[in-house]
Amino acid sequence: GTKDEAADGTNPNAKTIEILQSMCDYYTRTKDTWRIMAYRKAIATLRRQPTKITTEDEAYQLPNIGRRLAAKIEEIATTNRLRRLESTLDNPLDQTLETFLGVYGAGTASAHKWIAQGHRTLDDLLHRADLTPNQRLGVERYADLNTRIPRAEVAALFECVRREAGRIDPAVELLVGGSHRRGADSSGDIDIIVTRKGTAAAAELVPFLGELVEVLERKGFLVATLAALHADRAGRDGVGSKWHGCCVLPPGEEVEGGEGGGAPKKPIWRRIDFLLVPEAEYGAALIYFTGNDIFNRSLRLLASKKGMRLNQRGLYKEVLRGKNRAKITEGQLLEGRDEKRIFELLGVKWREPWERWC
Ligand code: DCP
Ligand code: MG
Ligand code: MN
Repeated sequence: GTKDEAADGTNPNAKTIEILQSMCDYYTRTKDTWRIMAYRKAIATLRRQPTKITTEDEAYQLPNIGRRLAAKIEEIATTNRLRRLESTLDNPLDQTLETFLGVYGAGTASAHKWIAQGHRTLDDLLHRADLTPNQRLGVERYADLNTRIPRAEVAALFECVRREAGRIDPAVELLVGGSHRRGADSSGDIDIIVTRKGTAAAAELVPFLGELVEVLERKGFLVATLAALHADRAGRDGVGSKWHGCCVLPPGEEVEGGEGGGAPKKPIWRRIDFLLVPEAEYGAALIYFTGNDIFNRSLRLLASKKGMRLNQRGLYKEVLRGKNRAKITEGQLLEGRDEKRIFELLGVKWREPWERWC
């Protein structure tokens, strides 16, 4: 959750916001992007209202609230509940869908397919469904991969990586991006950005990462590969410049807060991503991998409104297009290296990573 979402009860629409947030959380779990956006916008609007919104018409007049959401706001304001939420949470098929969507490597298409094929439990999937190797791991390690990583453990895992990286090449710089850089108390995975001064292409970092992965596997830190490095494709459209997998905290490096004494705990498998970024693209990559995704989307939209294009490699002057939107020129790179400079060129006030929750 975001920092400013702490409902302090003083907001006149606190109850409505709380129930809409539960609906939004459900759509987040079912990856319903459009509804997530609609609910987030409506919640943001409600947060700004100085008085309680009680009728559909009143809600509908506000920015970013459509008819159907307005009707739900009235229902909540008058009955203190939302039947749609209750039926959703009671529906076994919705719950199965949610469970299946929690399998690493499964999208809405696979989840719906499994349901249509009659599968109802993770055990059904394990024994009877067609699974990709990644989905199989996602089922076998379901609980681990759906447990968030406490901030202190992210730091401890990162320390292991940094130690080995420094032995291989002390000039390489590593940073944890993603929700951790935004200041989250817990993260879904660990996103590590890898760079080195003087690099112009991600491919130059491939030998380093290859070696790092090998060492970390040998040490038992990396325990599974989900997306391997492809040296031949490194850096091309970002493909191949990344490595995805799972890691565990080595014995003896457990973080504080566990149980005192007792049987040694089985380490939890954690998702870890490495991204290779040349110095020339570091600023743009930092923006992209810091997120969040909604913040990124709004920056990209803003760029395109201003005749520019933003991606994880840089900010470009928009390509000129002719008939059938065919490219006439390749967009000209305006800035890639410097995060702050990209904000400046976009004409937006600098936002610290922890201010980028949306
Ligand atoms: N990202 C994006 N759009 C996507 C996926 C990712 O812009 N569809 C960017 C923004 C994210 C970053 O990549 O912040 C890292 O992706 P993660 O999926 O790891 O998301 P977070 O680190 O933000 O959250 P979590 O704690 O769930 O890992
Ligand atoms: Mg992450
Ligand atoms: Mn990630």
